[in-house]
Amino acid sequence: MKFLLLLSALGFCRAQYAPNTKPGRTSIVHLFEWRWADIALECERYLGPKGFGGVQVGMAHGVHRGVGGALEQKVSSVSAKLRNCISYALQRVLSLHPNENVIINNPSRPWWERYQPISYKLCTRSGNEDEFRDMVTRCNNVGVHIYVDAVINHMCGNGVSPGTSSTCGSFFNPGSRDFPSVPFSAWDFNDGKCRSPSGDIENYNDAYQVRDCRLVGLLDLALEKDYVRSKVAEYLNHLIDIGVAGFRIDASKHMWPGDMKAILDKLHHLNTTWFPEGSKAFIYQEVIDLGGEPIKSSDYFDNGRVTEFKYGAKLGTVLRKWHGEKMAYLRNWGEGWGFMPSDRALVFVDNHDNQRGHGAGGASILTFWDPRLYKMGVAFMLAHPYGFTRVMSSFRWPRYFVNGKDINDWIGPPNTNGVIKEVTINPDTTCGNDWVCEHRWRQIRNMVMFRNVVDGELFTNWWDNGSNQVAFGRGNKGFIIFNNDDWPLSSYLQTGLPAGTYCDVISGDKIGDKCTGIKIYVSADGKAHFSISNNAEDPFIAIHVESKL
Ligand code: QV4
Ligand code: CA
Repeated sequence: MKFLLLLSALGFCRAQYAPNTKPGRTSIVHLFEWRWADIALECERYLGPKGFGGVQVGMAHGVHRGVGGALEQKVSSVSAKLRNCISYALQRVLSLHPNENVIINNPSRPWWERYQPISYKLCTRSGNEDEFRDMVTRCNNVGVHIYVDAVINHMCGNGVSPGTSSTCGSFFNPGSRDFPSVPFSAWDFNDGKCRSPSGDIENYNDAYQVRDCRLVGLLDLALEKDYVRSKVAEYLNHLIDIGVAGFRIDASKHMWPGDMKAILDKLHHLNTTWFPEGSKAFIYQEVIDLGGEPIKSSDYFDNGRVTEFKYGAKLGTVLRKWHGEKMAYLRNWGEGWGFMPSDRALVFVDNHDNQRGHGAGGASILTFWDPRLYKMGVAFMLAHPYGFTRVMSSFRWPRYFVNGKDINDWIGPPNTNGVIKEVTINPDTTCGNDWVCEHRWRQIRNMVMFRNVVDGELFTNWWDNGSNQVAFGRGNKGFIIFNNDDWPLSSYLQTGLPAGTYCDVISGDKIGDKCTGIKIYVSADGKAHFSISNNAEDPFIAIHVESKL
């Protein structure tokens, strides 16, 4: 029995779809534009220990060192609740781009310069290769794995001037398609293959243009060439060998799934210092499919997971109550809303693009700028079983709307003369220097823990008032209730939980044998009374078996 569990856990570790919906896995966090040195510290001081520590770290640590019989022993010695999670226990995903990019000075150092590669050398504004290696090692050592945002569809923009204005000082010439530090030259690009008049993607209804032409002028790599595939695979393997656990594949819609597969087939197994022998990199592909285009998310399922962009767009619409939507309709959230299968989906409320009007999703997207609704959205996502979840962690910038568009959408991370500022930590555990650190907000951090606790449990005990008051449970492990109506909520509901006194993890924490926030009393029949004012700071309550006194 235990050996079977071990085998299934190993099978899970081998798949590029892992981590998925099995017990013990948790959420991912995108630390957008952070320095490697700050990420290493954050792994050690927060992501590893805070709310995710204890037995899970120990278990992950033990598994990393052993295989075969030793591994089985470790597995058999941990608690039933945690035994399925193996090396993915406690793991947080950090989305980063470590390779050299162009330096853009007009506008001044926009965040998006990182999406214009110059070489595959590991040096950027976030740090050099030594700092990257140090971060990966230190994060892995506290059970926090690193996932790299890989930009492999293109190099820099067609219109960028030649020179050495790049983060490692490498020479490049976009006009002649010359990137000697890789090296790539003219025949490694799709200029001959693209059939749009301008050479740029002009028509998203033409799948050939979308794959073979330039995305906003970015020089499009000829990924059908084995040489180009090999260079890309060499870069990804360099990262895998350092110890990263997987990749977000940027602009996947703009690459042929078969070309991507040929690259993925060249990848090494993960570094056995931290991962079980034979583990495959986790792959999640950025494909924006809101419907209505010939290219579909499902075209990419063979390669790994895919970003589900409908998720944040729809959730924002519901919570904002636009177009007659209401929370009561969330009863069949997930595939019932036309989303991809749960075990293929990477989900998020907002990402680095659509929180500032780039990419897709539109005006409904919830962000930290609307904190009350945002916390409800993230909590709903983390409580709901659908998909593998990513939490966004942003920096603040001076928004300035002209005709409904933020003309400051380009502004890069907090910096001094272009040098990224340190993420400072305030006495109250929030972040300074304009780092928003949504992942440290109590309501979000505690819901990441909620998701760990209820992992693998069924979606149960749905209740709604036909409007915007809804509640649901996860087996007999957790229960959450929202009031997004303009009137108070007062209901006596079945929670599915064992009798006892529970701390609401939204208004406070369980500290020792006390709740710092609201208390909920579950009676012997599993029912509890909830009352939530429509004017509450956070009009929702969440309890789980580990928040029980
Ligand atoms: C400009 C003109 C073009 C012209 C070109 C000529 O707008 O019409 O052809 O010059 O050289 C920046 C500028 C953009 C500029 C381009 C090239 O914003 O105006 O083109 O550079 O110099 C990010 C930003 C982009 C940015 C890009 C590269 O969002 O604004 O472009 O980085 O620096 C689609 C895709 C999806 C994509 C999404 C944004 O299907 O894949 O758009 N999302 C990912 C990333 C995103 C990133 C890219 C892809 C590109 O999440 O952050 O784009 O790597 O939906
Ligand atoms: Ca392409």
